[in-house]
Amino acid sequence: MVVKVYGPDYASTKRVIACLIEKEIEFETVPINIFNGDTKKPEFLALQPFGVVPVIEDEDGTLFESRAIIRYCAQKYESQGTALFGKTSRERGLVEQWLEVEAHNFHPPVYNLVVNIMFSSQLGITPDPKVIEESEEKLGKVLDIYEMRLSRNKYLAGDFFSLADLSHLPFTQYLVGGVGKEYMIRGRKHVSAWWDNISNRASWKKILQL
Ligand SMILES: N[C@@H](CCC(=O)N[C@@H](CS)C(=O)NCC(=O)O)C(=O)O
Repeated sequence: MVVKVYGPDYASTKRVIACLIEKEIEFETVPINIFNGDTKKPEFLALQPFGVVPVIEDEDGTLFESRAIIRYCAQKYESQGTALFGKTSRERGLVEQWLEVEAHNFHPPVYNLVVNIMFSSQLGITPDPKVIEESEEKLGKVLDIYEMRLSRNKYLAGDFFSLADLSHLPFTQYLVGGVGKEYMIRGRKHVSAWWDNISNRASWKKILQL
């Protein structure tokens, strides 16, 4: 069965699609509009009870949470495409470590910037300058740690592209694009080189064209 991906147009789903392309997994997309209530309809809530995209469906059933889905695909299709967990237990441990950093250190401040700067009107919220300022400061401190790490390694988990790098693609794309804070990446030499490297992968370029 071709993997079905619900909600292809949004950042968290793009994390999943980047993984499917890197792993050479065939997929089809099911459009879902998060701004018109699609995700709160009973038929969608039956797939994802929290009412957010992405969800995937394959021969084994449905799965939600983008980072759980990418881990699932990287393991299930271990023998094809890019080795996104690395090749050894140590490499896998480092990939998991930096995936956790992405989810718990990088994502919260960048998400606040995206919501307050890019999507406030669509979400019907008033941008909060204090949240924007604090989030930028927090994100800067996280990126300083990335700068140190990337001065010694080409990628976050070592010298190989992995799920840890891939997981950063959608929201860093927002940061350098719609959020208007490209300087946060370009002002850090090694983070900037890493971003050029990962955002120029064929998988990500294909997603930007879709
Ligand atoms: N932790 C979830 C977050 C998913 C998420 O926030 N999805 C957004 C789109 S990027 C969404 O569906 N928002 C709709 C809503 O909040 O109603 C994941 O990684 O899958």
